[in-house]
Amino acid sequence: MIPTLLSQATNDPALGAGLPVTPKTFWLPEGASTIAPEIDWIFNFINYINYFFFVLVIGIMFVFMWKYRQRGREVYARGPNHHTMLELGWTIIPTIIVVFIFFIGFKGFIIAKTVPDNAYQIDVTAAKWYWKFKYPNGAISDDLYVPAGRPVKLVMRSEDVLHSFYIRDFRVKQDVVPGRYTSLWFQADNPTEGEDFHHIFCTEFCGTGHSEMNRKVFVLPETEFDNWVVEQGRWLDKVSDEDLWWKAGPQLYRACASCHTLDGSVGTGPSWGNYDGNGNVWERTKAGSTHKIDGGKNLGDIIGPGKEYETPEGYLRESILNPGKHLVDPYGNVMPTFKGQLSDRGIQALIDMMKNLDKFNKDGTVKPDAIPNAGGAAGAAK
Ligand code: HEC
Ligand SMILES: [Cu+2]
Repeated sequence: MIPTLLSQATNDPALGAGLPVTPKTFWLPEGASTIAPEIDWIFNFINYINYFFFVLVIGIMFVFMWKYRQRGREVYARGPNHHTMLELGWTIIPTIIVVFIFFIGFKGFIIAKTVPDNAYQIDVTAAKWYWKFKYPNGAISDDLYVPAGRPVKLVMRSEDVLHSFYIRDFRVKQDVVPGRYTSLWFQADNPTEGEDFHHIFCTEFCGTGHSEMNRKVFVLPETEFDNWVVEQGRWLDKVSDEDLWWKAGPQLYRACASCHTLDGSVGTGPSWGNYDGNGNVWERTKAGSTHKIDGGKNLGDIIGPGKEYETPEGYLRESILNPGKHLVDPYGNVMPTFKGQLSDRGIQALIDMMKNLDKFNKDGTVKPDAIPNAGGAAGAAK
């Protein structure tokens, strides 16, 4: 009986033929993933049991209230205080129901936790307050794009506090916990059309910008998705040289922000803002800088014509690709190398950003009035 019920729910040939996979009900939005029939079936099953017992219990309560109400001074005989069949009945029947609910719930849980081998992996970073999606070829996006008809596995981590990843229409939800990787998977067979999308919510209140974590999921037909990923992977090449500092810089700075602040305050690494009187990270590479490195040496003494680094750019580049070469006092060698992760243009974008730090807010976003020929450029920034 159980397998028949379940396969009725999941293998109905009418499902999957078009949108939606499961219908919208009073309680649930349309389901749009392969696990939706399973989840909705269990949800509805438990819900109908609740309706049934609600009506039964409340109904009997009203009947008894009416039947045994006090009438005049009439005195009733004591009622029976034991009924073996009744007690066996209300013990055995609920037990069977609860065990059945456990069984189907556990089955759904196993399906939700068993990732198919051929799943397409996307890395998800949660932070205050955005999601960042990273695809196997290095492409990144703020909204999630997935291929239709293919299992997708999300490997998730948090950069700060507890977040929770929820796609309502896919019936999947998973906490994203700092210091730990969590994952979930789903498969959406029907592409979203045009402007259509599914919602992503963060369902763990994570601060004032919590609602900024409402993002979109677009399901693209497989070939269209492949083209999109390739295009998206080239985002840095599409930014013009003049715009690198404000279009690409802040994007890339996100990978540095956990250690380098912009306001001079102490972090895991030296702030890019002024903290020792030598100015910001760019200004302190100038001749005469007393910014201390390698246990008491002045940074100004190793940069300049004929010195170890001809140009400040040379020093900054080395600091990013080979961070252990010179250590800023009193920091240890904890910065990871970005060799192989940042292209030459990426490094260029970061150095250009350092040269323009006064045009950035302390959170790494560019000040709107600093954007060159605002209007046209700002509109094209997307
Ligand atoms: C895990 C923490 C961490 C991350 C992430 C990190 N850094 Fe660093 N960074 C440090 C530490 C610690 C130092 C000081 C020791 C040293 O010089 O290697 C440093 C030093 C630097 C310096 C030299 C600063 C100075 O005052 O002379 C530069 C430039 C730099 N990092 C750039 C970057 C860039 C660009 C990124 C992102 C792409 C980045 N760092 C990401 C920890 C980090
Ligand atoms: Cu959040």
